[in-house]
Amino acid sequence: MTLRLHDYLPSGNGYKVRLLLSQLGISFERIEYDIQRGETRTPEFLGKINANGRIPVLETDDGEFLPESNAIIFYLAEGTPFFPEDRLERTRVLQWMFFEQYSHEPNIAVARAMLHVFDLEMTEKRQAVLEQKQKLGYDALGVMENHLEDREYFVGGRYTIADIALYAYTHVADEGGFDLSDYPAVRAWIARVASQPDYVPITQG
Ligand SMILES: N[C@@H](CCC(=O)N[C@@H](CS)C(=O)NCC(=O)O)C(=O)O
Repeated sequence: MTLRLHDYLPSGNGYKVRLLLSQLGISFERIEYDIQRGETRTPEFLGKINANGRIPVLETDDGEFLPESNAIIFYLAEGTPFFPEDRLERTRVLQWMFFEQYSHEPNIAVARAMLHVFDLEMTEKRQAVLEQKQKLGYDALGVMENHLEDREYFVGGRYTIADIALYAYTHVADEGGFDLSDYPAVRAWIARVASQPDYVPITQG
């Protein structure tokens, strides 16, 4: 049986998995859900695929369902050049992946979803939420900019799943209203990631 990815094409979290699978040369079947129509909230999805009602979920060869994008890319990268062997470097990779989930994705991905993915009416309340998300998103971009000023990649001088996790929503941050012109190190890193072998764009299913 091939791997199955339960997915939604515009999702940066899904894209992390698609990008790594492409770079590992692993073929997979993609199952698309329309999250705007609640397709990840059906009793069947909640009961069998992810009780948390969200994609991405990787269905493994032996029938396990793995949710959480960063857990999935960790699972796939273990034992490959995309995850270091050194203990401290492994921990640094996790450090950046937790940063992505706590300080980056909830702000940059949500601003992008509001402006680009969902067809939302911009009420005053939503505008205030968006502005707060953008402020916190810029804070996260500032942390990344400082770190990348004298580095090519996030950990150990080479491309790892920390870069994949952070790239997913950073490279489409403009769709959430972010302007990266004051973040030259982040922009150079985005170009570096996009030139990796077997790179695929977020729009490719
Ligand atoms: N922490 C999760 C977040 C997953 C997530 O937020 N998925 C969104 C799409 S990007 C989703 O499935 N939303 C559907 C819903 O909440 O109903 C991850 O990294 O995989």
